[in-house]
Amino acid sequence: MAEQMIETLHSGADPEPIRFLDDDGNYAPSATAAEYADELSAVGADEFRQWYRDMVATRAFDTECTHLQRQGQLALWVPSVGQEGCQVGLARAAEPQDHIFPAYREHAVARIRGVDFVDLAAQFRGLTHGGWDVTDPANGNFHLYTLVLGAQTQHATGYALGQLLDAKRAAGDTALDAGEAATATGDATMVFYGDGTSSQGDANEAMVFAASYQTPEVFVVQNNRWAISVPVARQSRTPLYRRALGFGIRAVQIDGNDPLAAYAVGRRFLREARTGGGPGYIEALTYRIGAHTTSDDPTRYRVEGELEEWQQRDPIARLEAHLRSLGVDDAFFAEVAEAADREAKRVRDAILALPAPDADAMFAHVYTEQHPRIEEQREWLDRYEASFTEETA
Ligand SMILES: Cc1ncc(C[n+]2csc(CCOP(=O)(O)OP(=O)(O)O)c2C)c(N)n1
Ligand SMILES: [Mg+2]
Repeated sequence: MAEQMIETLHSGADPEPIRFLDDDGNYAPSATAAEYADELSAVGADEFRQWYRDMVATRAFDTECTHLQRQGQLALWVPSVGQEGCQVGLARAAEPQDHIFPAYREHAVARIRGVDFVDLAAQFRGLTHGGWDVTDPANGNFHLYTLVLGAQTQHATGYALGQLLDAKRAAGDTALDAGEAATATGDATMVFYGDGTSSQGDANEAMVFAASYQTPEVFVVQNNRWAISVPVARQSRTPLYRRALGFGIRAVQIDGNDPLAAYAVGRRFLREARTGGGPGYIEALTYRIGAHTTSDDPTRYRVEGELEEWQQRDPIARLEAHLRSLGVDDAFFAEVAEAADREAKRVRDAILALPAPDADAMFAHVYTEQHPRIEEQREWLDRYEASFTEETA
């Protein structure tokens, strides 16, 4: 019986990833895209222009941050170049009340949810402990960057469970029984992680609970082919979306460099989640064009020709081609490029002008009350800093 189930799960070809734009940006939906086409019917050229602006602004900022790191102004940078397509499509698919739990590479999503790029860069300059004030509604319920791989999947499923309980309570129902018919919540949770992170226990446990309780949640895996130097083929013997199917979560693969596919599927899955349809899982097939971080040298492990192949599918170039087919002209593209450069420069100027925090702040939020270990460390730092004054005196 078990063998038969495994056979069923693994047999058959994988459906073609969902896409609306081909590699050159021509509108050429895959057969698998047909059932999602409705989701795009209300999206006009103005929205596509906005998505293009989101992508170009993010890339300019991202490139600037790599420069800042190389110039010693950031401790580390995590480039998102190449992954802007799925990020923008999915972020634009979310409603303002939805909660988003990122990993650490979701710069386009952060921007769309109202986080100032200066706040993102400040974290990588070591000036803040966690970036932005997530309790500020202007920051669009975009939670903290999470560098502990997979921790955010637990936070997201816990949050989504809370959304579900709130909705049940509002409806006068206080029981939470696993597997019972789901409840409309009105809001949903989306969580981002990577192909490598899909192997973490946390990510798998999060799916167990999401499936059991039918949380209003969308799991987004950006399969960018690599977990630092480990290829996705080592990570999983099946396509990642099939892992989700094994948990009883509906799951699809999309062309992650097609913002239209990301938007359409994201919109559908989020709507289903918020109307009682339970969790969904989107595997976005994309590629990390840059290094894993500025500490990484991808030339040491990348497969010959892979980078060039994926550069041909650049999400920005594809949306540009689509916009041109809709009649958008050069003036728009020039203006967007200029605005993106201006924004990147604003971030550069602002980040260099930010004051260094008082070193004491490092100890302030570890425990709510004073703690002898922390006091000891604070005193050590005081003595250490004083030693420089003594030397120069
Ligand atoms: C729990 C944990 N283990 C290991 C690491 C070290 N680490 C940082 S990023 C990374 C690879 C993650 O790959 P993936 O999930 O594919 O995301 P990507 O960086 O490709 O976006 C590893 C192993 C970590 N940060 N946290
Ligand atoms: Mg990866």
